[in-house]
Amino acid sequence: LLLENQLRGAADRGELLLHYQPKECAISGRLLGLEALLRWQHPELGLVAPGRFIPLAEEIGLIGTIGEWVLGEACRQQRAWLDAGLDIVPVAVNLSAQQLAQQNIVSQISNAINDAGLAPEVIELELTETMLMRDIDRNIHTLIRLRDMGVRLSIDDFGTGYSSLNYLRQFPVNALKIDRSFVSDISAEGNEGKIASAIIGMAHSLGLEAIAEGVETEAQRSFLVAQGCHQLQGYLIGRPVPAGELAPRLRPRP
Ligand code: G
Ligand code: G
Ligand code: MN
Ligand code: NA
Repeated sequence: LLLENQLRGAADRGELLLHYQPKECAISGRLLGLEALLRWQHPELGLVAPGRFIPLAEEIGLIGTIGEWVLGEACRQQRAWLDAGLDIVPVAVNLSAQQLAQQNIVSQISNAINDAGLAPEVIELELTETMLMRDIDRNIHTLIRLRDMGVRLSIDDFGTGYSSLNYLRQFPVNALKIDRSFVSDISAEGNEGKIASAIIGMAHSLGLEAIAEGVETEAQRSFLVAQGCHQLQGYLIGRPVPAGELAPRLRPRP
């Protein structure tokens, strides 16, 4: 109950912040994107990970407010990097099911992008496979409106849900993010990354990018490259870090 009350005022007190984790080209190592990951700088507990407070925020109906702050902050950060003369890459924001179901989600996203004076292509939305499959027809419709606006879309934690190929074809997304449990399987005995390979093959046949998350070892990297995975993300590539620590990876704008 204490944490709940503290969370209610966290955004207003400036205690929320974003860390950014790089995604790079599997072949060239070039930086291709960033994922924004929410953190709560709690006065006594220190830096709190989203797993500890996002489910709570969803439960108490606070995820809409927090999610709107995340979108706004990611857009303001892109604007700040642009104003610093840097060559930005798309920043991906995670959305909760409740956010995607909001009546005004499309205008909320377009307002955040417009307020920062950005092109929609520099913002990407990560939607989990499980949440997309919950209200399929409605979600397809929302995703089409977002795609038409020009934001990039990807399916997060892919392989952990139950989407059929038929529905997958109807979601206008750019990428499938292979859940990190299948990436860690690559190094495990007996399984040899069969699911990761299958997802990469599926992405290829649907004309989508495959992004591996949770890449931690060189063995996983070389396996994924050999299978034709497009992008890599994980501790081997880079940990989530504050914006200031990431700036050196962004090149000056030509
Ligand atoms: O950073 P960490 O591994 O603790 O993230 C745990 C989970 O929290 C991940 O599933 C991630 O998608 C989710 N998450 C991180 N940032 C956000 C956010 O801004 N909004 C939502 N809805 N989920 C987030
Ligand atoms: O569900 P989602 O993909 O949004 O979750 C991203 C989370 O995964 C982040 O909280 C991030 O801290 C975590 N993460 C990122 N890279 C790695 C990694 O290489 N290994 C592990 N174990 N977790 C990672
Ligand atoms: Mn994600
Ligand atoms: Na994931």
